Amino acid sequence: MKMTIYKSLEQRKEQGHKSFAVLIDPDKINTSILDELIELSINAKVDYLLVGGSLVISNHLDECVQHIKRNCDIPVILFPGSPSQISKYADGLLYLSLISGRNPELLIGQHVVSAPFVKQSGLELLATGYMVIDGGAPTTVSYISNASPIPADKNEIAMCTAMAGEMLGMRLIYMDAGSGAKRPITESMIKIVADHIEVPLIVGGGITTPEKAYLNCKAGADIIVVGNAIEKDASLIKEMSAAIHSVPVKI
Ligand code: 1GP
Repeated sequence: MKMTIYKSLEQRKEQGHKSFAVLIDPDKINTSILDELIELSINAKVDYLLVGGSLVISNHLDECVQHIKRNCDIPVILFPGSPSQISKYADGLLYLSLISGRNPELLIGQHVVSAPFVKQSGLELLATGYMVIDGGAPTTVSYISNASPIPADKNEIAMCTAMAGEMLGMRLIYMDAGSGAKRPITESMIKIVADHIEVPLIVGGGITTPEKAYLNCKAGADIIVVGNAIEKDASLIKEMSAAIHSVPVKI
């Protein structure tokens, strides 16, 4: 039987294995770039491909996901900026609720409107408490969400937000400094959040070096997401993946 994405995430966390997810923004790629990313991801043993962005302008999401699925076995998880960014061809969907914000539309409103459509998609739904952390500059996500991010030095707010998300039943927590963030999330914030939740923790936003990815994993991140840095230099996939997978397994 095929293992579901969530089961594999849980299992990897239990075993102390860290995961690497490459973020692909359908707006920023064409078929030849996509082919290159797929090849590099296969060779580097990337664990997941996330597809989406805060603002997807083009309408070739289906095409992009189908192309990936035709060319590799890496699970494709949608990371949608809005309910319109759903493709039934993916394997799973980060079903995000922006728990760091106080915009009711992104906490529950858009979910209500799109519920029948999301259910019909047949995608594996990964209920995710999505937390935007101030990354030092307004990012697309902070503008579009119309919600204040958690200040970068307020570790306790992040901790309590993640705990509340988990107790409300969210199965993943995603801490995001926003794509292209000037300042990625600090290790001290990652550590305090990781120490207070049991569900897998995703960390992303402004991670540009393998060293930072490694330190984030050591601090407690289970899955590292990198988009922007790879758009600039796809060869980073190999080094990032090696760094993340080299984090010693806890016994
Ligand atoms: C953004 O966490 C992701 O939502 C990835 O951020 O593009 O800065 O790697 P970057």
